[in-house]
Amino acid sequence: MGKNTEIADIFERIADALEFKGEMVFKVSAYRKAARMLREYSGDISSIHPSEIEGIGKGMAEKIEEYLKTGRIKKYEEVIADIPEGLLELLNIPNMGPKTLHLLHKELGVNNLKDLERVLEEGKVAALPGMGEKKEENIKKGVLLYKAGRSRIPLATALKVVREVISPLSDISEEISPAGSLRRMKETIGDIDILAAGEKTQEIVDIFTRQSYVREVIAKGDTKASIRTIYNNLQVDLRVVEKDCWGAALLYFTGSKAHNIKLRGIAKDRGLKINEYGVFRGTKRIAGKTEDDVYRTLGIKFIPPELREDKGEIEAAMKGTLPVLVEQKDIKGDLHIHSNYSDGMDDIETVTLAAKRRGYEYIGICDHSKTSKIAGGLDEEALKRRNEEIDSIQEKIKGIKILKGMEVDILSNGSLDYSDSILEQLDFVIVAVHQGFFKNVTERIKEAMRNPFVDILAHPTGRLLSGREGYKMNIEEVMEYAAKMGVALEINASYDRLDINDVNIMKAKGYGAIFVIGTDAHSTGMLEDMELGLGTARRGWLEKKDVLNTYRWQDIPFRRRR
Ligand code: DGT
Ligand code: CA
Ligand code: CA
Repeated sequence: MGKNTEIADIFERIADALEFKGEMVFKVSAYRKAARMLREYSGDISSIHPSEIEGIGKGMAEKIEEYLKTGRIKKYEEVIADIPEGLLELLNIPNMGPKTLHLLHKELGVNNLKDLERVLEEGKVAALPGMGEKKEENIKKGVLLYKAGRSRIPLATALKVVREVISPLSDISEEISPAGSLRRMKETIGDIDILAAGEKTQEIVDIFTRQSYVREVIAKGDTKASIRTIYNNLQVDLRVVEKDCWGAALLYFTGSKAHNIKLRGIAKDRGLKINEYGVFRGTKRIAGKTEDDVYRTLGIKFIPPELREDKGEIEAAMKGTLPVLVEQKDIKGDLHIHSNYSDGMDDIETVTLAAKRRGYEYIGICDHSKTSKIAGGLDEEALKRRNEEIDSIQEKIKGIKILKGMEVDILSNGSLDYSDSILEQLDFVIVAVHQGFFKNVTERIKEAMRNPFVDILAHPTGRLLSGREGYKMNIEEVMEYAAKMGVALEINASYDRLDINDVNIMKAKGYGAIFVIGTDAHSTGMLEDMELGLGTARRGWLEKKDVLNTYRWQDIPFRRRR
């Protein structure tokens, strides 16, 4: 995390405030763009001149330097001075735009969530000029979504935080690991749990509570502490145990609770007792040092954390039918990458080299198709130029295959954004819904899948973890049809998507579907999101053979090759 994220957060809040005040669009988007660049910039911002980062202009660079020097940005303090605290937060509510919020604030005195809920309850919103019943209903729905999602943090954020928290503790601990939902790679995280083992218990706890990311120490004892961090107020619980109990404690604090309860039952059936200290026969401890150890004592094989949800994994382990889950080392490429031909930040050569450094054997460049105008979609001419450029870059760069793909829009009328003669020239085709989210979506996707050049369906439900509900569609019907037609379902690994999710993956696997994990990267930094997609795939019980991008490029079973 660090400074880049802190400054990006402030820039985003400035953008929110300006938007709320009705400032010019270009000013608002300059801040949003700078925030995005800062988040995607992986280096240490204080060691370079900020204007060296692409997309950061002079004005933004000055504000970054101001923050690095003084720890504050005057512009921010200015723009929020006359805005009540808690008001801008409401912009995170789905279906709540800055204009609407401004209206609610001015006409109904809405200053915070409580006020908003009250005026919605009293039916005052519909009566405002330009609002009406329908918009009021949408805001109500948005509030529900917002409240449900607010208390949980996306996996991507939690992973960054946990790395930062663990780093100062790793030397002094003999063992240290994330536990809880984070270790199980759940898509959202309530709080972060960390388990450590070592002799210097008190020192570990002290170091943990003394870091600069601590906003508040909630509780502190000899062997455990809870803090609230400066990152979205995310809570982190640390426990330190003795090394002999490491496995039993890790198992216990990884959960899920349902998994633990079932394990306890199994122990009982065998005349044993299991808790966070170990496995006991009477008062004698017979296991506990490693998780492997504990599972073995209960007569079952090691169960990977991602499966520990009591969804049949314990029964499968007892029968010896646990899946052999797909692993990082199985991933041979990324088939959903945007270049600066459409809305990606980096050119084809740069992303290719970055993918090669990750050890990939191939990448699929997938830019947007022509109707996605705001995303810089390519018309047929531009596509031709892009394909020629791929050929010439391929001449220069050896050791990685660049596949020519496209992310082609499924249009409102159900047809695709290019003719078959264009699709045929590509190595593979991803299709996606980017318009008409509420109109005949199921039928349109099925229509698209009947086209033999369509290989992959991108982000199948369209939901966003940050609160967008997704398309109005019958996902089961779509997944079943994809399985039947041999179209791969994407597990879009982008931090805000994770779409399709673990639950749908399991269902789709039941229908016989095939899958692909794609990052939808719009910059080289986002190639790292593969980890999130992989965790999701594993939570969906996927094996190597289920996932297209585990094959060598010559062998990828694209539908058009079968
Ligand atoms: P979260 O934080 O809501 O994303 O989900 P978890 O699974 O991380 O839940 P959390 O933080 O409340 O607890 C961490 C783990 O500790 C949990 O997965 C299992 C274990 N645990 C907590 N409370 C209990 C309990 O009452 N019984 C059992 N068996 N295990 C528990
Ligand atoms: Ca937790
Ligand atoms: Ca916890």
